[in-house]
Amino acid sequence: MEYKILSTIKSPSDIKKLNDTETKELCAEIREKLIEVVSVNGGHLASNLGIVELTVMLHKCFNCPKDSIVWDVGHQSYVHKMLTGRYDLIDTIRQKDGLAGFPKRSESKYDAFNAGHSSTSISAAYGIAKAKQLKGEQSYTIAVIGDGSMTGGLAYEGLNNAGRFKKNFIVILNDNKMSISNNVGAVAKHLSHMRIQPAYIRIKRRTEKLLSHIPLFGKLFKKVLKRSKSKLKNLIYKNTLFDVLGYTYLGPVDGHDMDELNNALTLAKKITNEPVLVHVVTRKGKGYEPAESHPKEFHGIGKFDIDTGEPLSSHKGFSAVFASELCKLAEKDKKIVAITAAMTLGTGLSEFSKKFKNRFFDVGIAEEHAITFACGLATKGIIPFFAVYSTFLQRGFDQLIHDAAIQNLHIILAVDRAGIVGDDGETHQGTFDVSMLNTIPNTTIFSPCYFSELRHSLNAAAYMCKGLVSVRYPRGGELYMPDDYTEPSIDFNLYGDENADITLITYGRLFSFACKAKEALASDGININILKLCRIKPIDPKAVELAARSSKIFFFEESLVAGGIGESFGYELKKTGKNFFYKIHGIKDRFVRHETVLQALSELELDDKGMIKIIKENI
Ligand SMILES: Cc1ncc(C[n+]2csc(CCOP(=O)(O)OP(=O)(O)O)c2C)c(N)n1
Repeated sequence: MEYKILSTIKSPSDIKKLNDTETKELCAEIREKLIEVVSVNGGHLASNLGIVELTVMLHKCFNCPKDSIVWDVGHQSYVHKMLTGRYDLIDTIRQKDGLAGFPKRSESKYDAFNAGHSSTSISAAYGIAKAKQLKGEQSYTIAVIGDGSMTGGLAYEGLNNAGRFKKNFIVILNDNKMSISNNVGAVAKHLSHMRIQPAYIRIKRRTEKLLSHIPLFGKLFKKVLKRSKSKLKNLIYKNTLFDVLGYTYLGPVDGHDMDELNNALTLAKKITNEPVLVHVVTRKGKGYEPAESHPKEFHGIGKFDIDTGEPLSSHKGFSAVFASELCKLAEKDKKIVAITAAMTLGTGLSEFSKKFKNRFFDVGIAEEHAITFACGLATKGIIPFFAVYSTFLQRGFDQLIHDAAIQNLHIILAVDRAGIVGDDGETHQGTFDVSMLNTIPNTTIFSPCYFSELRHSLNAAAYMCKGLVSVRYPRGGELYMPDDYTEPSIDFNLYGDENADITLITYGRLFSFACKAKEALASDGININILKLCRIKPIDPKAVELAARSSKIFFFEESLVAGGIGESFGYELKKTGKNFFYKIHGIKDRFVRHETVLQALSELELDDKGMIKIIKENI
């Protein structure tokens, strides 16, 4: 499709040359292009559709990269990428060697800060603004944060700290009433109250205009009005949360009305005696009917049919199995509750949220709080399941140690998207949870490979374990299971010839690749067995005994080597006093870029071909 105006935008300065009609046309073209690209590559559609006018006007009113825009989460930065010299590459977004789906400083000078996790923008922008001040640089720093991301504690740490900063510091609150699902909590309620108020900046302008028509007295009133700016504002809002924190509040502004946006941003630039918060109201999914009516589903979506909005593939994954098993447990046991940090849909908890309303808690994008909240529940005998993506669990490391493990409180983490996640890339890989959890005393970790193992692990986590228990499972569904694989166990299995002298140890979905590797090696005359762990911590001494029968042992894990299970297992093997060849192969001290899961596993030599290569090289 031809994009007459969009294709001419090589940098933000080109937007400034457009008249109003052309700017509107540009917005329409951006929407068309967003739908076209995301329908093919998958990605974050609804948030980008909602922020088109705001992004265009930000680039029209400010001078990037001298002025810095920090995008919170960064999932809504596709429009920004198209307008900052990357339009020609936008078709490659989220694909191997293509543009990242999130802002990346290494990708463009227009990306002021990397992101992927929520609520970091205000802190990062404040750091940037402070550095500019220290270096004597004059320019604006703007944090763009959604109302969902405003539920994260870090946002308030940033707001609080920057509240007394007087140098060209602007926070744009992009309020679409939604996180991924409907937004939750008291601040969301506060925002909804503010949303329905008449805009403060509009009222001020109108009043000023009116007064200038009244001879003599009008001028005087205008002066008084200017001085009592805050009084007028207080009349309208009493005090907003943001006023209390030291920000000049401007808004609410219609985020799809270019004139309103222009007025608000121009005014924000002029206020230099305190930081400014511009409250912009937008509609998630704007301009594409399926996304407007199903914003949750179109928040992050795979390939879909543009005409109908229907996803092109759907398969039953681990999240769905987890969720239906949790519903079964909750039906039988009133002590079971579920917690999510704004990820109801992704973790599969929608059904639970409807069936067990009183026992379902969406706490907002607040993983730290979710864990400590679960711990509080556990002190009273409740059995909380916190369903969380591996990457976002990183937020709660201290809480896992300080609140859960030291008190040995029985909480269960359902760690979704464990391992490689694919196209969301570095910020979203689930490659750290094992090392993180493995270092914590009083913990149990299960890493099932198949749905049946997941179900058993969840039951064991609830009723056979004490303390902090994690059940980790990958994105997507089951992979290969050999026909002769006997009923899976939640501890460990030895698959293959007990007397083989080569043992491959692994856990989680890598078992599927290991089985394929075993078959291929057998056809080359190399006989191996596979020690498959499901409970990876604590390590079962019987599993160590079994492995110790071989003289060549290979440990493969889809996780960091440092602090991983391979190291712990190796330590246990060493204690047997025997001499082995022992090789751990996992992710070595690096981050994994965006590409498909299979591409990444192949690159990391963690698929069957990689395993075969490593085994052959070492025997
Ligand atoms: C720490 C963390 N937890 C969860 C997520 C997953 N996540 C991505 S975007 C999003 C919702 C953000 O809502 P909002 O800031 O309002 O942006 P919108 O998509 O509505 O524009 C969530 C929960 C995340 N990125 N980071």
